[in-house]
Amino acid sequence: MQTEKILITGSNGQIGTVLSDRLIDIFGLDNVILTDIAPNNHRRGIYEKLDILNTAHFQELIGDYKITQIYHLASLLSASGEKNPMRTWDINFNGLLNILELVRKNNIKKLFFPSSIAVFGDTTPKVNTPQDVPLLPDTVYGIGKVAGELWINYYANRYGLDIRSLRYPGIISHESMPGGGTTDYAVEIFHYAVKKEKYTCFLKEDTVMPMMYMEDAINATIQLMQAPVENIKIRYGYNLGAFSFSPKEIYNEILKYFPNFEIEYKPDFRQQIADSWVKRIDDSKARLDWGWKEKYSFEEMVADMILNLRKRYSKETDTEKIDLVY
Ligand code: AKB
Repeated sequence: MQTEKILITGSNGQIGTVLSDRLIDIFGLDNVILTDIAPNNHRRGIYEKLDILNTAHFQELIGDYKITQIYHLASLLSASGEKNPMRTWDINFNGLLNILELVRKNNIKKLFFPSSIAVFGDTTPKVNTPQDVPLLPDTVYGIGKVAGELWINYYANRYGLDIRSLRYPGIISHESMPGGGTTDYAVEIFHYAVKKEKYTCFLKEDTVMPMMYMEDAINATIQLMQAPVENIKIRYGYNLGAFSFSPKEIYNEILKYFPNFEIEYKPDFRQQIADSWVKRIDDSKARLDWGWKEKYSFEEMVADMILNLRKRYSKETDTEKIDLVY
């Protein structure tokens, strides 16, 4: 049996950091190639600096390492994407097209493309959002995800490629920080609570969005990629959910652990993005087709985040600087 050789783009990112480690655990240190445009931030693994728009270098890595699967995570997120729409389009969309062609020409066996709740827009039903709905996103990030879904679906159908995709909700993790997303507040808030600092939230208190704990997001990704091909009925991004909450709801849950924790609300441009997304997602197709089921409830996620961040901050001599500037 041929050993799988996996290449991950954007391996330094919020999901990439954690997924890289899980893939190394599954496939072995020598079989997972971590890439990113930024310098290596991994504790272990083979690392190659890669600009996904540099097709020649990408091709070289595929050839040198005999890559059989790609997890393409490199992208700018919804909020930072709005700062420079043209550059965001170039990285998020042209980057994907580059990879689709490389996958086709090199007979790569499997490609994972992360889609997002950012595909949804003002014309989408906001509650229990079904899989197939009108998509009219407000952000260049969302437009890139919709276009990306259409193109992966086209490549899967036209060339018979095995491309799989999830519409991730906001992801909460104690292991890695998000950077430039609209759901980032749901991670930041924990760091402020554990450091006993007041948090200023950039969204209104009643803004509900779908969210998920990182361990579940990683499990869903691996489960989707390992599912028998006949179970994959949707190529353009499965709806994926776990729970939904507002800033006020998560604040109230954190108060159970830190009764003196304070919050204030100063909505900025990200409020409009959040308002255009949906509140609760119907992911019954993922549950039916390949057995998706989350492990963590909202309350369990909060408890686990606090447990892990308490451990982490108590170990650190200097208080970590959280870079939260957009
Ligand atoms: C963002 O907020 O941009 C991301 C996402 C939902 O895709 N976390």
